[in-house]
Amino acid sequence: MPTVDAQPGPFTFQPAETALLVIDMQRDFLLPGGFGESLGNDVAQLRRTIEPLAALMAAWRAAGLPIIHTREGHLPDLSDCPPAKLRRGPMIGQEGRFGKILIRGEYGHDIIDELQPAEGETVVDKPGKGAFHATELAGILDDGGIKSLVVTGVTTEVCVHTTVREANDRGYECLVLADCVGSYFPEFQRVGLQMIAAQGGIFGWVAESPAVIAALKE
Ligand code: TIU
Repeated sequence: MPTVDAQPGPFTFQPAETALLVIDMQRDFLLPGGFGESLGNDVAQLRRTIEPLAALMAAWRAAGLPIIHTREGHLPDLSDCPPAKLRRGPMIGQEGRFGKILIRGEYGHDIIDELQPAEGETVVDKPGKGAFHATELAGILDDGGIKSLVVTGVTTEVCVHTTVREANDRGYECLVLADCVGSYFPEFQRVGLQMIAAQGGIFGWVAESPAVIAALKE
């Protein structure tokens, strides 16, 4: 079985039972001039993930393995957006530079050009931070016989963490790739990754994408 050099120890996975999860690589979060930047965030901290993630996705596809993309966003009438979320995110649904912010069907809500899903890949639309809440993800993983997840995307301490914590509770073995996840805040990136692998891998494992690409060729 392929084995990846990881923290806190080697991560071994059965390729036929492993999916690559690409979380929320959306224009609203990553494009200069977009929603994320308008909140005062440094999108360069997220954009450093694009190149390694594109290389990983190419290797994953070449190995014939499944990729699942997620997008955070809401219906145009915001009926799936809890008032508590909207109160702390009043820009949701407002007109931004790339369309209505975090609204399904808008240009800004979709995945960046560099990482667009390939034909036949699954895209899960989620109203929350976690990829399981109010989505079909659990059924998709069950149907595919998936037991391990290689997790990438943004942001490390928000949507990636929420998803990995729940995936871990649901029994999935999760490998988070440090160079393919990003936070607007360097200290959250560092500590967010440490939290995953601490205590003997309390939520999962942490590695770098070249180690996964090499393992796919084993
Ligand atoms: N995808 C995701 O992490 N959504 C966020 O709102 N993240 C922030 O860090 N704000």
